[in-house]
Parts: sequence; structure tokens; C-alpha cells
Amino acid sequence: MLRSVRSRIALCGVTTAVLVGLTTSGATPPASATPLADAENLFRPQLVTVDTPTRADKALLQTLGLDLTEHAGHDYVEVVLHTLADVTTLTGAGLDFDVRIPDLLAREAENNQANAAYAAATATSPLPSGRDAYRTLEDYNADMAALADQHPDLVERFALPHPSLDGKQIYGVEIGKDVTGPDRGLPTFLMLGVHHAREWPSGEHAMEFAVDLVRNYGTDARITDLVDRSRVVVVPVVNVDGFAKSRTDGGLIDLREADRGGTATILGTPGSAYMRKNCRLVDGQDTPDGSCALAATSNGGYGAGVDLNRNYGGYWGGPGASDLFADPTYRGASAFSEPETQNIRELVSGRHVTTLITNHTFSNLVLRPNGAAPDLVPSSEGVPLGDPYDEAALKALGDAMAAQNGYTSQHAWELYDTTGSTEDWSYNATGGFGYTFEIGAHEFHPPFLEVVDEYLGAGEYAGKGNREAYLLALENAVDPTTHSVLTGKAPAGATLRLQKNFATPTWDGVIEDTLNTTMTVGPDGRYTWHVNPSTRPVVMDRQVETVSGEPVAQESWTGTTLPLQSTDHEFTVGQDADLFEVVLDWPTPDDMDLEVYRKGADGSLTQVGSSGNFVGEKERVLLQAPEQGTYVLRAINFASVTPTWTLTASLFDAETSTVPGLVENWTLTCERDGRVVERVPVVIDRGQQLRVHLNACGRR
Ligand code: 0X9
Ligand code: ZN
Repeated sequence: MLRSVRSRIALCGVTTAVLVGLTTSGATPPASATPLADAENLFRPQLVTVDTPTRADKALLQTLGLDLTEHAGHDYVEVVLHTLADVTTLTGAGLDFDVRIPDLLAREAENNQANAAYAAATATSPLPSGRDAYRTLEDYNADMAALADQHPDLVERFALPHPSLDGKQIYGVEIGKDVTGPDRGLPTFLMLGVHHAREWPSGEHAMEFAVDLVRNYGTDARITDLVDRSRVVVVPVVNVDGFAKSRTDGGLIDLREADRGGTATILGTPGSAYMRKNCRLVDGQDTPDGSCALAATSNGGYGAGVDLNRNYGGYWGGPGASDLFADPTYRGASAFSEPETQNIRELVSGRHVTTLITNHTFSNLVLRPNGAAPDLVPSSEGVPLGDPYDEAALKALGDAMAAQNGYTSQHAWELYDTTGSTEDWSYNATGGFGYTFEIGAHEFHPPFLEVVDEYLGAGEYAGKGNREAYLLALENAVDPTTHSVLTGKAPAGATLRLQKNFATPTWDGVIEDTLNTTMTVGPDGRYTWHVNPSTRPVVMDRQVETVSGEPVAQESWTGTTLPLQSTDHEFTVGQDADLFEVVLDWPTPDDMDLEVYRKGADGSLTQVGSSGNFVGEKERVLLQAPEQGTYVLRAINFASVTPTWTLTASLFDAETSTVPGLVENWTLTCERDGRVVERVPVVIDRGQQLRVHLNACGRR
């Protein structure tokens, strides 16, 4: 989580930034680095929190050549200070900082011991694969190859069409009955991991699910049935370049002895254990293969790279994505500018992915579309985003999955606005359901035992966990009531093709999209094709709520709040209203956050909304159809000054209007010997089954 890192650290009492600088090679540094041997006695690498209340402070910090971690928020950036010279640089720039971890080596030693102790005590873990430590990229590739080798009829390993920027092949596995045979029109369930380099558990869970299905196929009736009725595609590591760097550097950390000796020289160079983005080293340009692996950049979210979860086409270029190359959420030079997102785009455009899960870490969330708040208005469309057309069904599955792992099920925008994320595009373009899982409570790559517990479930979720949540998602993927089914007669062996060309809205324009999918008619001359609906959700008629006139109730407060303190005001919602808006505004370029709580009869507070934008942006929480009762509005000052603010709570009635929708069709063609013999437009809704006989295709 970019935004909530600090509050989470404070809440959990866990500081998650354990980045220490390492060379990617791990080789002994050259002799010229020896002056550090003396420094080692004087100075231990530290993690500090640098105050950056203004954008100018952040910009200044980025020019100092220090080891910035991704652990950053509205008004601070966590930085690793490797040497006394780093301290001097920071103080010389006039930036304030607090020491968070005075001795990173000691801290690392603790984590290393936990991981080493777990691996030593565990011959095989309870995971499907029995693994007891994080995979490297080589491990993933070897595991996928082995799975396919050992189960050639059930698992096919494939390379995605585009190698990574650094020239690596990216692999996935497809699991299904007679997987290498012709495609017979089964629905696809897609599972993705590691869009963000440092989010290691997201790849582990994707890979474990693949192993789980394969190991239990043929013995577990539920899994056998699900695999027989689907094609499951797993791409555990989408961002191979970033992951390789993060895992290599993190692995060097894990190799370190607890004796505190001999490591200061390694710590003299920045590492990428907490890299977020991909390996785009120069904006909009290619660099030679292998150069990223050698580059000592991207130590965290800042610096070079594209945020792959802002580079997809769906509302690309809108809120919650940066247009600055050095920012953690840099959206890329254009929609789908990166080979990694092109891979997933082509995968999803070439099959009927009826449900997908894209795994991330951390915060224990199940997120569903939309990525951006319902009242935001993309200039490409001129009407508010509203809720997704399938909100009720998306919510039902999200809630059901969250009941297995104990995560919170919510709209993605309730976390913060994003545009250009995976399912913002996939759902909008195909209608296939898409979810983001944010795995784990505290850390981007926690001790491995947490990976085990999150997958299998622990405590009250024992025996459920993400494993059960994924199985529910797979059940949804094969459930014909959540997608569409075409059936009919057609010549045995003919190729059927469903195709659609359309313009996907970005934030202020469009991109051309093509869905092009095929299946082969079986020997009995009949076909059943599980497909996504013909009309995209983004062009379905849309219910939008527009505020009608003046607020029906409003109250304002002004005040000041000391740094790192908060101020509460109560507001009573005493009537039915459609929208409850709370706005916190202040004139200076400082950073404040806003939290909204519902007060229970016993005085307890339940958070119902929060807003933590970047410095200088005002904060706003919007609640739809608020329950009547008392709310606590909390203004929090994250800045190092004491700004004067205005807090306004307003209740609005809204007019619900319907933006009329379009009806789109698939073009179904029947092809024999590579020639199109019959062509039919097909309109089909979600949950519908339609019979289309392709009789003409059989005639000579
Ligand atoms: O910011 C992100 O990309 C995700 N969080 S993370 O900490 N893993 O980086 C959250 C994305 C949520 N938005 C959508 N899925 N649309
Ligand atoms: Zn992520």
C-alpha cells in the first residue's frame, strides 16, 4: 500500500522497511570500497524517516543520491543511510529526519533467523509444494517446467509473447484436461502474481494454487470437476526483471550471518529488495538486454521504472497514477507501453477469461472494480464513473472470498483511486470478473511462515485462507450464470472465432482494442462455448447519481492541529440522504489526512471512510446512502507545521439518471481450412445461453 504504510507501521508496531543496499551480483566488492571497514566500527546502516512536508522537499531529497525506499507517504520518505557521509548529505540539505531502525544489520539478523529457523525446522511445509522458503525466478521457471514434464496431459508451460525489457522469457502454465489438445470452448480462470517486484507472496500463492490443482486432480472430486470444466492459466511472475532483482538482493540479505561481520562493504551499494516497478531504465526507450540486472537503481518505488499496475488501458492516465517517471505510480509513456502489460493484454484478449485474480501484497484486502471513485468524471466520457454494471455480483463474490481469508472486501477506490490497473482494463474490455488480492498484514515479503498461513488459512480461517478463496473464484469462472454460453451445431473440426473491435476509454481518450478468440468444434459436430457477454460493462446503460442542488444539511468547522496530532468533530446524519460528503481543506501546501468513523451506541468507532492524498491535495470522503446516526470526522496532521483547516460535512440528495447504453455484438465466424465460410453477429448477455447453428458452414 502506498498510502497507508505509515499508519500500518504505527498500528502493527512493525516497521517493514528492511531494505539494505546490496549489489545484485553479490560478488565481493572491489578493494576500493575498503574505507568502509573503518566506518563500520563507527556507523551502522540506519533506516530513517525523512520529513518531506512539501513536494519541493521530496524533489530535493531525490537529488541527493541517497538510498530512498518505497516506504513513503504524504510527507515522509524512509531512507537508508549507509555511511556517515549520507548523514552529512541529508543534514546539509536541511531536511529533518527521525531514526527508525538504528541498526539495520541487527534487524536483518532477526528476520534472517526467523526464516532460517523455519526452513531448518521444516522438511516440507504444509503448502501443496511443500516449500519452506521463497522461490527465486529460477525456482519458478523450474517448477513450471517440472509441473508440465510430470503431467503432460494436464499442464502446459508456455512463454508469453513478449520477453521482458531486460530480455527474459516470461512463463505461465495452463492447466486443464487434455491441455495440449484443441480448445473446446471452456472458460478460462486467470491467476497473476508479482506485478510489483517486491511483492513475493503474490507469486508464491499463484504458483501454489497451480501445484494444488495438479496434485489434487484425479483424487479430490471438487478440484477434478473444476479442472475438467475450465482452463486455468497461472502467470506467477508478471514482472520478471523486477522480481529477479528484488529477490536476488533480498536473498543476499537472507544469506547474511547474524555475526554482524563483514557486511558493511556489501551494504555500501544500494539494493533493490524493495523495488516496485519494472525495468524501464530510460523513459520511453529501450536499453540493451541485461542492463537492468546490472543497474544499481530502483531501490524501492522511486527512480526508474513503470508501475505495471498503472499501465493498463482502462482509464489510463487518470487519477491515482503519476505522469512523473521517478514516481512509484508512474503510468508509463502510453497505455500498454510495457511488454509485461502487453503480455497480459494479449492473453486476456485471446481467450474468454471469465474470472481473474491478480495478487499483490499487502493489507489483507479483496478489491473489486472500479479503481476510481464513482463521482469522478473521465473527460473521455463526460459522465461520472458510477458503480460497475455488475456491482452486485462482483460484491457478492468479493465478500464470499473475503469470508475465507478474513480480508476486507471493498471497492478498489475505497483504498485509493487508481487508473490503468489490471482489472480496470480487463473488466471494462471483456466483462470478465477481476479482483486484486492484497495478501498479508504487514509486509511486502514477510517471514515465509506468513505465506504458508495466508495460503492455507490460520486461526479461525484454518483450512480456508486464500486457497479456498481462489477455489471460489474458480467456481465462479466455470459458473455459466456469471458469463454467457453459445451452443449449436457446426462441422466437426471447424474453427469458430468470436471477434470484437472497439475503443476502450482511457481517462481522456481511447485506445483500440481487439478481442479475438477461437475454439475447435468437436467430433460430434456440436459445440458449447463459454464466453464473456457481447456488450462491455463500460457501455451498458449506467446509473449515475448527480447531486441535485444545495445540500440538505451541512456543517463546517475550522481549526488547527499540531503536527502528528488529530482533531475530531461529530456530525449527525439525521435524515435519509443519498450522499454524505466530508471535505477537509487547507490553504498551505501541507499534508493532512481525513478519517470518518461511525459511532456505535457504546461509543465505539468503526472506520467507514478515509482519504490520504498526496501533499497539497485536499481530502474528501464520500459515503453512499449513509446510515443515520453519529459520525466522527477526524482531521489528522501529517505535516511538520500547524495548518489551519476547514472541515465540511454535507448531506445531499442525488438524482439518479440513466446514461443510455449500447448493445454490442460479437462477430462469430466459422472457418474451414483457414477460410471463413459463415459469419453471424451474436448478441448475448451475462447469464444467457444462446443456440447458434452454423449450418451454412457445413455446406460445400
Ligand atoms: O497500488 C496498487 O497498485 C495496489 N496496491 S500495492 O500496494 N500492491 O501496490 C492496489 C491497487 C488497487 N486498485 C485496483 N486494483 N484498481
Ligand atoms: Zn502491488
